[in-house]
Amino acid sequence: MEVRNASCTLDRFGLPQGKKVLKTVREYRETAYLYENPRTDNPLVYEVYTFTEAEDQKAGSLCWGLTILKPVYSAGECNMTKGHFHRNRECAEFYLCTKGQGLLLLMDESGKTWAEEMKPGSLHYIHGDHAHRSINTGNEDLWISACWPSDAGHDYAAVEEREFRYRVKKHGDEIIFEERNI
Ligand code: PAN
Ligand code: ZN
Repeated sequence: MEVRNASCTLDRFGLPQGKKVLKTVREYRETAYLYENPRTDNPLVYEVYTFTEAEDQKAGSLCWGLTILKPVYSAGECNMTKGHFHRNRECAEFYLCTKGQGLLLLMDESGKTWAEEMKPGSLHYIHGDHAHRSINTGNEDLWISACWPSDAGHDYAAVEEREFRYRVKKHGDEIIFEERNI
């Protein structure tokens, strides 16, 4: 029997390697609009590694990804991903936190918003009709490994139109949830 190498392996730093691994880097200027008091510099805010064996986005195919969210603060407001619903609201997703500390912000279609605590080993089931945003509340990188259906898609516009109800800030060691005026 032929034994093949996996198409994706994690290197000694835990970073995905392989021909089919795509790396996307987000700079602050792409997410500055999310913050109440944006910074004026342009640090790297998160990286997303994506891997799939599927050649198309047909139902039943899967994607795997790793998001690394940096500990970058904007006047005390914690670094966050853009956040999205899945275009296909039937597609759920798993998040597994492997490093760091943070929050998984979740929101239903009515705008109701809540959070789950992310810490190494926490596994999060995201229902298909819940918007999701990762937030780094710590002082080190936050690592989140994820698995989702290839045909899920990203609907960022719905979150831009109706934002998650809370901003997350840190004052000293205290995490503060600030309700938006919306
Ligand atoms: C993740 C996210 C990733 C970056 O792979 O896409 O963490 O977050 P944004 O896409 O909101 O910027 C996922 O949830 N995929 O479905
Ligand atoms: Zn998603």
